[in-house]
This record gives sequence, C-alpha cells and structure tokens, in this order.
Amino acid sequence: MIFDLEMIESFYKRLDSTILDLRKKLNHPLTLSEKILYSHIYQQSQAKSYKRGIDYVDFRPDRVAMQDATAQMAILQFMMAGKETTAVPTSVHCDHLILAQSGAVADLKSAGITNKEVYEFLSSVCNKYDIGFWKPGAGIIHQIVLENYAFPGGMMIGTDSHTPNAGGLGMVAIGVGGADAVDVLAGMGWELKFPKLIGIRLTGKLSGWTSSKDIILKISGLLTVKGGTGSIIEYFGEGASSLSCTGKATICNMGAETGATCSVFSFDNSMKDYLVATGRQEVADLAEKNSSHLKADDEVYADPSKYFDQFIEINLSELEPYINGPFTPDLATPISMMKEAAKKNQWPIDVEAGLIGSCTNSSYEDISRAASVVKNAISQKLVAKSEFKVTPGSEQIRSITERDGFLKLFRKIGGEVFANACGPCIGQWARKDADNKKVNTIIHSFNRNFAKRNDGNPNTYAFVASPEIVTAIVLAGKLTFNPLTDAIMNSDGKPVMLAEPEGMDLPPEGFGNIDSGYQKPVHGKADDKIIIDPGSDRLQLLTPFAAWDGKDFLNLPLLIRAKGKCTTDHISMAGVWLKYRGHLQNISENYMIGAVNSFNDQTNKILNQLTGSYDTVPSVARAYRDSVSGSAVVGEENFGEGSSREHAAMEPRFLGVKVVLVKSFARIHETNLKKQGVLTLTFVNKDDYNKIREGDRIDITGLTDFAAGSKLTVTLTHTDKSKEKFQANHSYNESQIEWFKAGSALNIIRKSNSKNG
Ligand code: MIC
Ligand code: SF4
Repeated sequence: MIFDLEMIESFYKRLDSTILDLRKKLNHPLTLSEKILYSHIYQQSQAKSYKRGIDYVDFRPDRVAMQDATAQMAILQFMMAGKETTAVPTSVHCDHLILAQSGAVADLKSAGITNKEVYEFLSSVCNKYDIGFWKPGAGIIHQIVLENYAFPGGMMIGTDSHTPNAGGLGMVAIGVGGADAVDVLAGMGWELKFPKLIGIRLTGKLSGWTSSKDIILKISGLLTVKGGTGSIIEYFGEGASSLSCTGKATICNMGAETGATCSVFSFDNSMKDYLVATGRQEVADLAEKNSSHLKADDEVYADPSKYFDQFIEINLSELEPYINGPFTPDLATPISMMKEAAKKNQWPIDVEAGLIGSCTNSSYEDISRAASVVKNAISQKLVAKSEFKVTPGSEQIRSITERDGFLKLFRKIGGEVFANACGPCIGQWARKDADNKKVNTIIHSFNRNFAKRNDGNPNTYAFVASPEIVTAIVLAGKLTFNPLTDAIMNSDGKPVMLAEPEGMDLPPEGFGNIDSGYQKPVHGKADDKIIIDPGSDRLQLLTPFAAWDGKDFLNLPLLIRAKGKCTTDHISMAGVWLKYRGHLQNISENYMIGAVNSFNDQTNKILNQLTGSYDTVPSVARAYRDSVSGSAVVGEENFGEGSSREHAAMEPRFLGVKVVLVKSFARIHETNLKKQGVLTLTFVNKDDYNKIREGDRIDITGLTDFAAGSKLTVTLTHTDKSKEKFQANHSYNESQIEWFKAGSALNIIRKSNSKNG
C-alpha cells in the first residue's frame, strides 16, 4: 500500500507550473533546496525572492511525523487548539519508550505494560484526529518514514531532530518542536528563517572499509556542532549518485549533529530503486517524470561557489573511516590516527560494548556489511571481545535481516538483538552490571554521544563509527584497532586480518510482506473520547501559560550560569525521564539537572538566594517562581543543541524562568523557547557572560519597546550592591513578539480559533 498517494500525485501535478512560475519571479539558476523550499510557500501565489538567513518565511509542509516521546506534548497542545482533524497527513511512531533489557520479545512485552496508558492515549488521539499510528515494535520513526512516506521533492516536519533522515529520498525534512508541529497540524503556515545553503560536492567512490557514515563523520568534524546552524546542506556530484539511498539517509540523519536545518540529495537511480523495492513504483515513476525539478540547475553544478553560501568538496576515493567522540559527535579522528589520539587524550581503549543499528544505521546495506565482517571473523576463528548489541530500525529490516541469516550470524558471536526501537541510543538501555561510576568505553553506530546518553553513566566514553567499524572493534576489543592495517589473534593463537566488508544496498529477495505494526485510524470509533486520568503520573492536561504583564523584568534572581556544553540532554535528560514526557509537572523535576554550574563545577547544585543554601535546580526554580517573580538562566555557545524535545523549553516556562541569556542558541531550542513564551536573548559582547556572578539579580529593560531588531538592556545587581549594565540581542520578528506577549504561540492559535468558532 502507498500512503497518501493522492497528496503525492497532486504535488507532482503542480510542480512543473510552480517551478516555471518561480523561474519568472526569481530569474536565476536554482539549487535543489530552493526548488523544494519555494514550491512549499504557504501562500504560493505570493512567493517572492527571500533573503537567506534573514527573511522569515511561512511554509506549507506536506506531512508531519511525531514519535511517542514528543508526540504526547505536541498532541496535548494540539488538543487545546480545538480542531477536528489534522490539516496534513500525519503519523505517530512508538519507538522511544521501549527499554532495552532482555531482548526484543520480552522488552516489547514489558513496554506494553509499563507504557500502556501512553500507548492507549496516543492510539486513541490518532483515531480521533485521523493520524496513522505505528505500534511499539514497528520501528523507529525515521526508518518508517523512509520506508513508507518520504518522496523526492517533498517537504515535511517531524518532532524529532533526526527527521532530516528523509533527505536520503530527496525530501526537505526538518526537525521541530511540538508547538511548531501544532501550527502545521492546525493548517497554519509554519515559519522558518529562510535557510542558508551549504553545497557539498562528493567526488570519487567509496571503497573497502569506508562507508557513507564516514562521510558525515568527517563533515561533522569539519563543520563542528554549530557550523551547519541555519543552513541546508545540499549534496551532489558523481560521488553522491554512487551512494545507496539508505547511505544518503544516514548522511542526512547525522547532519543534525552539525546543527543543520536539514540535508538533501537530488533524485537519482538509488532513490528510484529504493522506492520500487519498498513497494512505491508509482512514486518512483512520478519522480522520474519530474526529475529535472528534483535536482539543481546545471549552472549550479558548474559553479557551486556562486550559488551556495559555503562550498565544500570531498573526494570519497581518499576518505578513510572515522571514529568520532567521546562526548561530542564532532570530535573526528581518522582511524589511522586513533592510536595516537587515544594515547594523547588518555581515552580508555578497552571497549566494553559495541552497538549497531538505530535510526541512523540499520539499513540492509549496513547490516549486510556488518554481517560480512562477522562471517569472515567466524571463518578465521575469531570471537567477540566486547559485548555486541543490535537495534534494527524497523520490523521490515528486522524480518529480512533475520530471513537472510544476518542476525543469526550476530548471535553466533554473542550478539543480542533488541527491539526495533531507540533503546540504547536514548538511555533506554538497562545495561547489565553497569556500575554507575565506572570509567569505560563503548562504540556505536548511532549519531549522538553526549555524556550519559546511552547508559546514564557520566564516565562512559561513547564513540561513533560505521556499523562495520564498530563490528571490527567488537572483534578486537580495542578502540585503537584499525582493520585496514592491524591483525587480531584468533583462537589458535594466530594473527589474522579481517577481510573488507561486503554488502548489498537492497535485499535480493525483496522486502517481503510482513505485519508492519501499522494501525489505520478509524475515525468516529467509540474510543474517540480522550480521557486523561487526573491522578495519572504519565499524562497531564495542559493549562495555558499566562500572558506577559506588559512590564520589564526586574530583580530576577540568577538561577544558574551553565558552563560549557549544555545540550537538551543536559537541560531535560532522557533515559528514565522519558516516562514523564506527557506530564509537564513531573518532567519539570529534571530541569537542568545535567547542566554544570559554572560557580562550583557541579551538576544540580546551585545557590538558593532566598535561603543562602545550595539545592537542586528544579527546587530553587520553583522557590523563585513561587516567592519572587521568577528567575533567569545564563549559558554559553550552541545552547540547547541536540534534540527537538520542547520539554527543554516548557519546563523552564513552567518553573518560572523568564529569560534565557546565552552566547548562542541551537535553532530548534531557541524556537521552542520563543514559542513557549520564554524570552531568548544573546550577549552582544560574549565576554559579558563573565560579568555574571553567583547571587546576582538581573533586570531586563526595554521590553515595553520590544520590536524586531531592537536591543534590550541587562542590568546586574551583584551581592555587594554594585551594578553592571550591558546590551543583549534578540532574534524575534514582529509575529514572534506576539507569541511572547500572548504568553505562548499556542495562546494565539487558541484565541483565533475561539474567534472563528
Ligand atoms: C534524540 O535523538 O535525542 C531524540 C531522543 O530522538 C530526540 C527526541 C526526544 O528527545 O524525544 C531528538 O532527536 O529530537
Ligand atoms: Fe531514536 Fe536515537 Fe534515532 Fe533519536 S537518534 S530517533 S533516540 S534511534
């Protein structure tokens, strides 16, 4: 079955005339990103030339996808909008809440029990609002989207930062917070600053141990975790067309680690073959017919520096495998340099566990290549030296990799196959015998490796590599092992070299017919009624946030000045906290508990100015909310990098944080804060961060003249009563200022909806 074929057909039907019209208006050669963005303008007839990185534009995405850990809050907000159904085709995926403990079957069963209330809630809202529901065990959101929904030239948003995965099928697919999703679900325009464009030409061809993963590992190192911010990365060149569709998806998926808005490849045979193999011949034919619109114009390829804001070239024939980490995905080390880097940095080199799979790397190609390494190892009498875990991205992938004997090979070396879900990638790994302080090293083929992310242990050094490199390292047990040059001792005491991996892009026997775990919405069913138990500790109806009182913020106590990396995992940790994703009050108890207090270098230990004692971040925030007017948070660069989880923005709002003042923000987090009514400011002079002292009171003035492009004034009153003053920037446009004034973006939708109704 092809989902939403009518919508896709009508998109392609319009495409030719839309592009023709745009050519007249824009009058210059177009990149692929521009073709896709401009053909999804909310008021298409009013499309005009937009300034990249400057103009805010309203878009009309074709579809929305949400995963269970973010869908709960998104849908709770959507319920407040008072609509009957979603304005565009939408899907919900149950993937984040499954604990990886004892293997797929047992884990799925216990998830069904522990998360029953949440799954029932999601399933019934999906029926009510006509949303496709993917049951637990069906697979990870991005893999399911690639297998079923993505189409070349389309545009989608998803409440997960790795939504860009669908760029592997030529889609502009962007990760957003739930409040952004609500805009699209409610049929409104979805606002985004028109992205800048980074062009990457891939030349040459991958070979041997190098894979698509290494391309993005290298690029993460080049661009760093903030280098892609506000940009779409567009790939092209003969190297790009030589990659499989799923390999392209891996690159687009992990592009999120550079802060990029999304990444995209142009339509080619690899996409066509993947569409056909996954049962979407009609979509492949439509894309083929429109292929001239599904790539950039020839002039762009001939002179990329003229048309992209930044241009990079990578020769795949010279690329070697990379290992990135620890603690950040942009610390990229070519495998030949690992011995030196590990020694210099004193990284523990004994690898305790290797994990492959996840939404990023569990394609047929990935699994078949990793399996070929295992097959060769077994034939050479090698055994695994580290634990080996596999998380297939979908039931479709699990069933064919089982059928074709790959999972059996993994089990032969002691590998354990977890459920088709996020599991260890997001702290849902009940790691056996894991003592919470032990210094140890793991390596995986996921995308992120922030502290505590996989097993909750701050002393776990997590590294990221391709599935085949992870597998080789599992066989050697050492981080410094380089399969290109090093031998491993086998059980006969003989040194042997691993053969280069071999794999197939697509299953020769086809994808097969399986029970995919999809539940079609049945509108009008008795369970359309959404009941939330007021005593539930998993779900809680939302109460609208109060509107701004029209006054400057005066005398706000400093809550925390966070030091260094402060990702959404530091702000609102996942793992055990995932269970409260539908309950704002409960989840707020994890607010900033992972952030480092710059005044004592400790986590979750900050001064309570009211008592003079030290306490946890959530309890001090609550005290300030309840007895003074709220509080202020200060941070450093790329604040809120990582996840799309808007809990990281709703929690401070709920706990009375009025302003977040940082050196720079990550895109999704800044928008999430703005949408929830928290004031987002950046230092004009980054050194002013150092002026902030423990015990400070903070005034933010100029709010009564709050306007696009205006500056606000920050006045610090130190504990010795001395004062310091400096300026702060904001990036609000006029309509975002209205969100702030109304108390949240949702308050505006609610108001306009009650007027219309
Ligand atoms: C992640 O990879 O960090 C997550 C968990 O998928 C998040 C979503 C979430 O926090 O629910 C993301 O990437 O947006
Ligand atoms: Fe799930 Fe990890 Fe992918 Fe996020 S990155 S969607 S947690 S598998």
